[in-house]
Amino acid sequence: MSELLIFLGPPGAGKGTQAIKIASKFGFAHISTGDMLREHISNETSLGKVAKSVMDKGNLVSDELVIEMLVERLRNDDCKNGVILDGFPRTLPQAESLENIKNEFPVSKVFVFEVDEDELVQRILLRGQTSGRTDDTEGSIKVRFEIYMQDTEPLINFYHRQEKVTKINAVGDVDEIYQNIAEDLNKYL
Ligand code: B4P
Repeated sequence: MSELLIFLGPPGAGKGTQAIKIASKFGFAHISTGDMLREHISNETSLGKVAKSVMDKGNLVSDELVIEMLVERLRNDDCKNGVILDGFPRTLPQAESLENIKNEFPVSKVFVFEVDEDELVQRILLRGQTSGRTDDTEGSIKVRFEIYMQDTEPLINFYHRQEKVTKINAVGDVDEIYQNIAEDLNKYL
């Protein structure tokens, strides 16, 4: 059995930034579905070809493809000590797919990253100047927010009902945010 931690929040909330630090401190695997999809795009796989135009517009890649990719990744040996899911689940069917494998991979905690929208837009536009990410544009950001509110935000209630949610103020110094998450996890582990 290998426990899952979920990092949930709007685009640009810093899930990836914090997941790298927390995974390295606690020896967990860091699984970012966004990074995995971008790797498929750069390797020009069949999944990558489908994902590119969807992601550039700010839309979500289909549940079926993302769930299959994620479940296969969880079988890797590096997931045995625990896993941080960064950017998954983003929809109710994705959350339900984790319910189906909960005997092997129970969700232990869900960290919800809270940042207001103006700050998020600034962060993503700033990242767009250097990242080369073709989805860090004003048009795509607008779509990504709408989809977050419609498809992903309801998951907070889904996990709240299971008493798994910890809210994180994700504005401010990166190291302070990291310390807050690490302290909370230390109490839990
Ligand atoms: P992701 O790769 O998950 O992208 P994200 O939500 O923009 O990033 P994140 O919140 O991790 O922010 P980051 O740390 O980088 O998804 C991209 C796309 O992939 C989606 O739109 C979708 O199309 C597809 N996709 C991914 N998962 C999917 C799924 N499950 N189902 C379907 N489709 C899926 O931080 C952002 C910026 O802020 C960085 O520049 C960072 O340096 C900066 N930052 C971080 N913390 C900060 C702080 N405290 N103060 C100031 N700046 C900070």
